Amino acid sequence: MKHFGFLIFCPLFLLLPSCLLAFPPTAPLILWYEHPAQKWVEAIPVGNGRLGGMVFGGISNEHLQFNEDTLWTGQPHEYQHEGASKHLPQIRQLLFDGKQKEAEDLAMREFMSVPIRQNAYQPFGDVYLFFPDHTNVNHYRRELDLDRAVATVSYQANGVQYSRELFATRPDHVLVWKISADKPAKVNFTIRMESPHKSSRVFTQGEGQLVLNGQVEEGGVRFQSRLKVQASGGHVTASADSVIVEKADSALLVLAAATSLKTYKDITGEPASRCESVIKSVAKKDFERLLAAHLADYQPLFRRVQLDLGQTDATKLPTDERLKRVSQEPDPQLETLYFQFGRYLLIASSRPGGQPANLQGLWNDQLKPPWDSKWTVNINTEMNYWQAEVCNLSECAEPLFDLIDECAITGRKTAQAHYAARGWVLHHNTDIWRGTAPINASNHGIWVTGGAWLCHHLWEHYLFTGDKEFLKRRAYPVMKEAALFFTDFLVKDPRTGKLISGPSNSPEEGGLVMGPTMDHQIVRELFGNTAEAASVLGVDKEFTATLTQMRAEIAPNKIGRYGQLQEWLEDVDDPKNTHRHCSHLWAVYPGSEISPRGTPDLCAAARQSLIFRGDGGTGWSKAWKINFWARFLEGDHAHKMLVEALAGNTFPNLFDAHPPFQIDGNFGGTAGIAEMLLQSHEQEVGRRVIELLPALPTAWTNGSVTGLHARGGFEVDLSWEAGKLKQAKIRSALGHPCQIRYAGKMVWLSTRPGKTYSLDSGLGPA
Ligand code: FUC
Repeated sequence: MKHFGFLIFCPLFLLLPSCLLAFPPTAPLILWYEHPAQKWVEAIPVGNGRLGGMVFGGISNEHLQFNEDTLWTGQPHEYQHEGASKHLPQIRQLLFDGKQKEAEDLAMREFMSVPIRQNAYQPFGDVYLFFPDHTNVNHYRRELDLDRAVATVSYQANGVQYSRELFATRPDHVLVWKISADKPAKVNFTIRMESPHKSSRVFTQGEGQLVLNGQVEEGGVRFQSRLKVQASGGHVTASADSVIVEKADSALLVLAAATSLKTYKDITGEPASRCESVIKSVAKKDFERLLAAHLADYQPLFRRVQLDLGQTDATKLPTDERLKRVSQEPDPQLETLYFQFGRYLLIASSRPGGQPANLQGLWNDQLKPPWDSKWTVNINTEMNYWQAEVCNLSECAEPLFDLIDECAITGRKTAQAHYAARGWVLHHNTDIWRGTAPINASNHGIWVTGGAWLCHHLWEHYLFTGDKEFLKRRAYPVMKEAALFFTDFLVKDPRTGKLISGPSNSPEEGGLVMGPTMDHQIVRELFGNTAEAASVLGVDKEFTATLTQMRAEIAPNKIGRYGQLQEWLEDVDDPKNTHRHCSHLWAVYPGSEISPRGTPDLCAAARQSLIFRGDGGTGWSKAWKINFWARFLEGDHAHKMLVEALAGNTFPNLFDAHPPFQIDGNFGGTAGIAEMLLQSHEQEVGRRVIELLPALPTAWTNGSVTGLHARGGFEVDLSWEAGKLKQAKIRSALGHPCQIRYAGKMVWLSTRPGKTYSLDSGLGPA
């Protein structure tokens, strides 16, 4: 083992301010198409964290479908089932007695959320543009430039070059759309607005403004959208429900949208005044100014990470064509595009102050979206945020932390009513009203570790950033209460004497049980992390002792008769079971209890379980498998999953196909690519281990990545050639020591805050 005092060897690399690191990407990060979208999953998404748009790029009929992230069915509501806890002992006893059906029936009658279903995220409206003179069209191109977060449609019609540029800007809170032509007075079109909500009304105000008003349901969320039209040259007139632009040189459309939702408990806001003030504040700003503010907001985030996996001639093809070929011909740049598209989508759907990315991010055109486009927390919501820290978008996780804070409040009532327990609990879904009780059906809705899993994100945020204030004020209080719940909830298994979780289930299989493996893995990490947080903060010694003691008594991971990791307490796994959920492998990823070096036997068993599950699965399931194989340090298998996800679970606009569209697979795929390049979940003698290129597939022969984050406050740049590390740069924000590993070699690094350390392929100073 080598040990370098690197400060002596490489004093030259000082940490650059992140704005200086924001270089434009080397390869064009553009999704593009040669024809308009026919279907919604071909349209191009834009978003500013709160407003989302899907643009189809039609020629004589253009369509922009849009969303605002607080438009939901229902109204403020508490979902707990008062008195449910009276039935808890009996449900447990029935399960201990092997009477699963009776237990599920009793739970279905007495233990479920009131009402049994949660509410649904809603579409907001649609804008249509009609261009009567756009005939004889050629040179059509529709694109999304990820580096600028601008969607452009361009073509020639009757010899005039037209273009439409659309972006969603966070600084100005609007969607901005510019329609232009290369010849004067050639911009002629009619604008209409609609909404799928029956209650909605559209009218014009003044010459150039369309207003859409509505209410999702009686007593529910009210909403308004305003579209302001300004033309340069020509004139703008209004009819009762449309705005007409004639003989203009160009036109600028800005769209604001707001609802009456102030918080999950309060829907007394005024959407009209919210929209009015937004429209007023942009009234004097031209397109260039709005665009400059948008780029100044977006690019410093997006450009933090640059990835190059190499490229082939496939980059010359439209994106949908590349997807069709990806299973036959290598297209590493498409994988880069997919990685960066995941980062783009997180920036577009999750910014501080807004809602976290739901099952569809914030893009939804259906009144009854799949699974209500809620936050499903038995995998999906967490997967949405796996990339946030490692892919250098830490602040995009803030809306998730807000949701956790709110569920910790509502979850206290559920903990009381259902389990007579202290602390808070969240079952497998939540909605805008922060429902936390078990929904839908007792055989899968009663799953108690949703809140505990979310707490993992709080702890990880601390590990990556070292932010002690965050740990003290936000993370620890919520983690502590989540842990408190389990100190009351866990029961002794009469057979083994171990502490077990139940009633619960191994997400979505096997029905209601006592003691699913996943719960134990999650609770062990929660107890361990909470105890560590308390010790960092120097608080709660007694509570920490309880957690440590109980943690040791929780039923351990077990290897079953097929050499598999048992999914349940009993050895009942079916090796032919290829279910999409691989919940008992939680401890491999995102947990870190099981690892190739730390626990080789359990790791081999987990690997065997994954082999039994097979390579199939839904979009998110494939994305999870990329991460599992990366943690098993098997880059080629991880890469196989990635290619299969692209070939079989990706819509033409690169949205993940469960199917139907679900955004988790996009985010999980991005996280998986990062996990193949860099891992930092292990510690050795109390020091963070940073493993470089742990699962580099043979397909990525040459490449580089910059700006990935590792736990312990490190930022890492890597380059490799012929499948071997060429150079690594490690910037240390916090000055923590670490151990760097690569291909069986390791070196200890003492670091100083703000310094960068360069290593060569032998891990010597470069
Ligand atoms: C769970 C999963 C489904 C889907 C849904 C949102 O029910 O099993 O595959 O992801 O959540």
